[in-house]
Amino acid sequence: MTLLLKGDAMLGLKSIVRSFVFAVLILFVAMPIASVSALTTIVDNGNPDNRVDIVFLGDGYTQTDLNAGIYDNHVNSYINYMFSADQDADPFGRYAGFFNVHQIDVVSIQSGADEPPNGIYVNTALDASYWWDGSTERLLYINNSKANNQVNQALSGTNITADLKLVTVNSDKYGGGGGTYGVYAGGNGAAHEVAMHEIGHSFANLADEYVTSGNGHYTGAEPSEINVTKSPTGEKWSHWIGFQDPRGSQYDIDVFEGARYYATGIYRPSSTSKMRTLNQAFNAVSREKIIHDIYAHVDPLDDWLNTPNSFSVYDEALWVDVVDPNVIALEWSVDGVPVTGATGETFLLSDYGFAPGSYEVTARAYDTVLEHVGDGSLLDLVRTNLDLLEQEITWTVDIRKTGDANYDGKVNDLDVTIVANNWRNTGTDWATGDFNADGVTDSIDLFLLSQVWVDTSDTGTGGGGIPEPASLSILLLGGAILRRRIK
Ligand SMILES: [Ca+2]
Ligand SMILES: [Ca+2]
Ligand SMILES: [Ca+2]
Ligand SMILES: [Ca+2]
Ligand SMILES: [Zn+2]
Repeated sequence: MTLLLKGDAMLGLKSIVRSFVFAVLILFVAMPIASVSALTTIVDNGNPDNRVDIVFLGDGYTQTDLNAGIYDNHVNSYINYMFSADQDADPFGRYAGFFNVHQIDVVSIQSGADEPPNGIYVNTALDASYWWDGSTERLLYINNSKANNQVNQALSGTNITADLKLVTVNSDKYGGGGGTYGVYAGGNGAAHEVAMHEIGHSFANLADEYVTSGNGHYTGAEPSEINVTKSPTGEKWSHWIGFQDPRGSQYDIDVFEGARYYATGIYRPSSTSKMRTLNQAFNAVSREKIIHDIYAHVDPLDDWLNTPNSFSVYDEALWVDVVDPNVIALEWSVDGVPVTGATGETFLLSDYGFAPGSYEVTARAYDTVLEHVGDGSLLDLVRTNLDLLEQEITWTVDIRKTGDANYDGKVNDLDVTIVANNWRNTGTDWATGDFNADGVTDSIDLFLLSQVWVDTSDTGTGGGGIPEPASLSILLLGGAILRRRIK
């Protein structure tokens, strides 16, 4: 009887467990269906707080199109081009490590985009349409607020902000537009170049440098964009005038009349450029602006040893973490004097043979284009706002001879007395006999002291040449002094 009851109970329990598992399975299956458009990070180069985050949307891609990989192909082929070594993609190739790429899979009911004059209307999530302004066939754009809703929902709960927004439209027909979003027809043969041109508008706020036929003299206000001006002497880019571009003389910088849709009364920096014609490089003025805008989102250093106040370390290396060692170089200096050979991400003070004393150690991280300012080379990319491209961290470091508790440069019975007076006390520090920074003054500290005691009839000035690492301790006082530029 009892056994039977137990058996029934077991059966009942199993059944409950089965029901529960089934319910959980239903939940898991149901969740993706109920969720909004999926966000996928396809290139992860670092913390979004210190990267330019590209966010892709797609319009006119049905679930079938998405499943067939059409959207993925359009996104990936553009990214491969944008970060290639092709000079028409310059400067993005150099700064590839400064970007993350995310894509949002937006599902449309129908494929393609509207073409109102042709009577073609398709039901797409972001309302992509040619003739966006009602008159320009190639002007392909989307509904900003619908796109914003998609971005806001997809990024909600992440630390990603959409720093550069692109929309690829599932169409083969030539077209694009640059507003809040850089929009382009992903299936067209010129897709890559159109997207890059639109980024010039939407990311770097560059103007078109071409002339629209029928437009004569420009009479408007001085434009805000950096690459066009009403001034026939081109003060806006005076620091580039005379630059002979190694990419081709068509990009040499001077002042050329005709820009921003007008034939006269307004000027551009080069004979041609990507903001004037596709399949051209950006000119020097545009490249510099793009780099400044990248550095508006990215500091040269991702991280560094950031010691809190009164924290002491024992033979600890100072360190920094650069965004991309192919772009950012390091230079360490002590009291303003560069240390020969110190160009790595770590700096172990005991390797550099400092005598006991107090020092300011600085790590300067800088974009190596700063070594080419004005030299006319391919890396002569930036000539103004140079401080955007570097960052300095300074630590105040106190190097003491192990055992020298009273910091008089000698290890003698005065120091032994200090150790004795604090024997087995916890919460002690250097001045109370804790040389290895483990928070207690004990036999380890006495041993460390004895190592020096035995070796020296101490003259106390640290004049004995290069100290061995074991005889050095490093105390970081007052934490790191962070010298950071203000943006
Ligand atoms: Ca970011
Ligand atoms: Ca439509
Ligand atoms: Ca001493
Ligand atoms: Ca200790
Ligand atoms: Zn344009």
